[in-house]
Amino acid sequence: MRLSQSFIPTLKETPAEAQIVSHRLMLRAGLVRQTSSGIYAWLPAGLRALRNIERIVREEQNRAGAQELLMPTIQPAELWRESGRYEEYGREMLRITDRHEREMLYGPTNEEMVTDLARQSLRSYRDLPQMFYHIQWKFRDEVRPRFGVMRGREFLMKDAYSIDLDHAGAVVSYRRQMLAYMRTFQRLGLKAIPMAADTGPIGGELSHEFIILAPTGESQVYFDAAFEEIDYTSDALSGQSPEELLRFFETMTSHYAATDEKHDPASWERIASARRREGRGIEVGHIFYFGTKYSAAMGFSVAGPDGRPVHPEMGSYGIGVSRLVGAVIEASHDEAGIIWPDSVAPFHAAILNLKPGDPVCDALSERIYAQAPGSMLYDDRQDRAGAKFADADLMGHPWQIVVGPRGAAADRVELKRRATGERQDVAAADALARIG
Ligand code: P5A
Repeated sequence: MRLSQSFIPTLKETPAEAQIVSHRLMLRAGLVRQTSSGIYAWLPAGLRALRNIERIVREEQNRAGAQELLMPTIQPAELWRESGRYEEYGREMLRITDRHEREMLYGPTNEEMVTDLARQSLRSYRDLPQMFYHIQWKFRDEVRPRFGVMRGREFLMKDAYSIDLDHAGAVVSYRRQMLAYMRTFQRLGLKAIPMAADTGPIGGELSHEFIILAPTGESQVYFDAAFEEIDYTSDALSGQSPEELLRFFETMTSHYAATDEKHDPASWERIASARRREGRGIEVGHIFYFGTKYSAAMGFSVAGPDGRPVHPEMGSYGIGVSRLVGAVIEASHDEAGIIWPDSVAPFHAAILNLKPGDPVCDALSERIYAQAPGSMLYDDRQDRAGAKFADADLMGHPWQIVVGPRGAAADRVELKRRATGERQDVAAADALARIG
C-alpha cells in the first residue's frame, strides 16, 4: 500500500480523551476513530491488525475441532425469556422493538441462540459431541465504556460453545479450549495466564479467565513464573487425547495463579520469591462450563444410549478479539509508538523513501515494493525524513527499510528492526531476504 494514497490518519498530538497508552496509540497511529461512546470505526490499518488476530484465533479454533458458523447480531427476546436472562441482564442489554412491535435485542452473547439451534437438529447421543464458534460483534451497554476498544460497547468476540452428552465429555471440551487459548495467546506474542474465576451472568461451576500483565489492567493478579516457561505451541502438546488434555489441565491448575478476589497470601508466600509474578492484569478471554443450565431451562434434550432423554452438558468460551488489539499494544510499545508482533502487524514492513522525486531513490523504492513478500507499506509521501521516521515508529511495523540517496546509489538500504532498534546497512536484495 502506498502511504500517499492511504487513509491512515496519524496524529502528532496526544488526544486528550485517551487515558491509557493503547488507546492513545490506536488514535495516534490512525487505527480507529470513535463514532459514539464506546463504539469505534476500524480504519484500514486497524482493521488489518484486527483481521490478523481473527485469523490466528480462527486457526486455533479449527485446530481444536470447533466448527465456524455465523449467528446474527440481532436476537429475539423470546429466547432470552426461556433462559430467564431477559430480565436478569438488566440495562446492559440493548433492547430494540421492530415495526411489528416484536421485542429484539442486540446480542451480548449467544448461549440461548446456540441452545436453540442445537435443539432443532441434535436428537441423539450419536449427534454429540459438537463444538461451534463464530466471530461476531456484540453489544453491551457498559455503564462506563473506557480505554478505547478495551471496554467498548460494541466489540468483536470469538465465542465458542461445546455440547457434550455428559460431564466427562464436557470437561474434555473445556480443556481442549483451554489449550487452544494458550496457543492462540502465545502466537499473538502474549503471555496469558489462566486464573480460576467467578462465572457471573453466564453461570456455571467451572470458569477460567485468561489474563495478561499490563500496568493499566483492571485487577491485581499473582502467578507463578512456571506459566511463562511452557511452549504451548510445541508438538508435544498436541491435545489429541483426553489423557493428554487432562495432564495439560493439571499443569495449568497446579501452579499458583489468582486475581485479587481469589488471592491467598499464605500459598503465595510458599512460592520462591524469584518465581513470583505480580501486577495489573487485563482479561483477554474467559471460558465457562455450565453443565445443563441452558439445555434444561430451554428444553434441549437428546435420546441417550438407553433411549431416555438427556439434557446435554454445555460450555462457552470467549476471546475479546477487538480488545486484543489494545491488549497487544499495552504489552508491546515504547515511547515512540507501537511495536507490533510479526503475527499481528498491519504491515510486515515499511519502505521509507527519504527523497521522493529523486530518480535513484524512487527506482530502488519501487523495486523493493514490487518484490516485497508479505504486506508492505510504502512511505512515498513528500515529507521530511524526520516525519517519516516518527510515523514508522508510531505505526510499529516490525521492519523498516530506509532508502536514502547515498545508499541508493550503491543499491544499499538501512534495515531497522523496530523491536530492538537495531539498524544495519545492507544490500537491497539482502533486506528483502532478511525480512522474508
Ligand atoms: C463466553 C463466550 C462470555 O460472554 N459467552 C460466550 C461467554 N464471556 S465474557 O467474559 O463476558 O466475554 C468474553 C470476552 O469478551 C471480551 N469482552 C469485551 N471486550 C471489549 N469490550 C467489552 N465491553 C467486553 N466485554 C467482554 C473480554 O475479553 C472477555 O474475556
